[in-house]
Amino acid sequence: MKKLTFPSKFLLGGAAAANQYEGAFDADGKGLSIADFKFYDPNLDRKKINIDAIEFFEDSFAEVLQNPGDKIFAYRWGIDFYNRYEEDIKHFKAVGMNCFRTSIAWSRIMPEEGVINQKAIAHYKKIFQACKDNGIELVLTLSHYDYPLWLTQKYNGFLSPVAIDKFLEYAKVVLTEFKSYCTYWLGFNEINMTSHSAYTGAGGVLPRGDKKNQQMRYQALHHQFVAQAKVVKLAHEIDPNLKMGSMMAAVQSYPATCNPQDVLENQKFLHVNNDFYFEMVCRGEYPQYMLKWFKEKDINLKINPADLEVLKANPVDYLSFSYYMSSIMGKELAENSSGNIFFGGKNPYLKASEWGWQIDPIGLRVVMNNLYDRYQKPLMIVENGIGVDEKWDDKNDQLNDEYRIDYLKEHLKNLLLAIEDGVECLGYTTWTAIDLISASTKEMSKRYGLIYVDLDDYGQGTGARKIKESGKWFKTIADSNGEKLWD
Ligand code: BGP
Repeated sequence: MKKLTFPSKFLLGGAAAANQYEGAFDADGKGLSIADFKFYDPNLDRKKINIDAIEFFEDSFAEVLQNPGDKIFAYRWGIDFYNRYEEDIKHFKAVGMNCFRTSIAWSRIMPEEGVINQKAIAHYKKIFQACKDNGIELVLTLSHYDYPLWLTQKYNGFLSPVAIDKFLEYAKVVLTEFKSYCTYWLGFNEINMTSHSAYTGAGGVLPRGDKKNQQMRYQALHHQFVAQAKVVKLAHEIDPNLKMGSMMAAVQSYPATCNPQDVLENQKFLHVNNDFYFEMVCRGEYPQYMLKWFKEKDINLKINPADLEVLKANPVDYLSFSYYMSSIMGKELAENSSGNIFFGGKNPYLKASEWGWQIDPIGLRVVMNNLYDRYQKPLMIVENGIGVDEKWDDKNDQLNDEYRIDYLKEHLKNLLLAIEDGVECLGYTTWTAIDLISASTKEMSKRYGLIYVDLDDYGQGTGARKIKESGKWFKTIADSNGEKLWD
């Protein structure tokens, strides 16, 4: 087989998110964020992520604010990247990364409404300069599941349209301050999360059990779409060379059988959970199937006509997404498989991770082809990887994560095959560069990194960093420009 390689200027690296790895939750004037109140529950069933793991309702939110008790707020310490960034960035270079996708903590930059924290700006500049010095290009996400607490308490996050202006105020500061460090930007992380969790996706707190909760989630989402469109415009005004994208959790699903009923069911599932989001950020119009679905679900959105113009006028510059797994959907699904946030059925042709995420490298090629066929916009895969409960092998002083090498190898090969199919792809950052706290389960022991961090679910350990076998392998792939994938 022909040994396909990465195109020139291809961004290859790793990803992370401020709330999951920075720690230092109250250092140098940082304000609290909604992530600081999520906690790890040792009794959690890893394979059954229920809504309470990603959503806070009014009662549970009030409870955690008033009675934090001895809850394990793992995001508050993360892996202390805030203080150890120099060492970590050297490790990023050592594993061959030429690109690092991370996020900025809004609550660091704006600890209170209208207040700009200069210390935070100076700190991020040091980090970004260190990346530059190590030949690592940045991709920066403006908001990755960590809205400032004040935004939630004063406005109920994006449930209020006021959040649009607040987001733009923040975006203006960071785009202006950091434009010389970063060309590729992203608005919201996995914007489709909001339809599952107003808290995680939009910084909103809903009344438990309210019939109108789903309507409120989609209303918040509408405000986010408007904010996303406006931030595209803003970025271009600040510097026409900046590229602004939006980030989705790509949902890939196959019909459970070739029964046309199952094909139809799967199409509906993809429309609502996947296609809709890409349509909104690329074409800026609510698709017919979604309007029909809103009617069926008795969801009435307040949409002001000026919003529709803004949406239409400001499509993203590139499309980015996370891709971890696929599922199946059909009329009668015998068994449900657990998943990140999207629940589908088990596919007998695929194996799954310990958390039930079904591994499907070919699905990545399918997703890439579908998206490029539809929108002809460059793609960037900003998250892809496998979470495993693993331990450093002291005896041999290594972590032989050959399962991760297999996972990454097969996905990267399919990415190259998609490029060979004609898809334009700017880059790929694996989730993650370095072990950090999980988004769904808040565990440290669900590890994704190329670099190991010696900390447990309770924040205990030396915090030492060591390169896993996958990290060494990643370097050989980077150095050979992908050729070694095919050996
Ligand atoms: C995505 C999020 C990330 C991340 C990843 C893995 O949904 O954007 O923040 O953590 O999934 O998920 P988890 O950490 O729950 O295993």
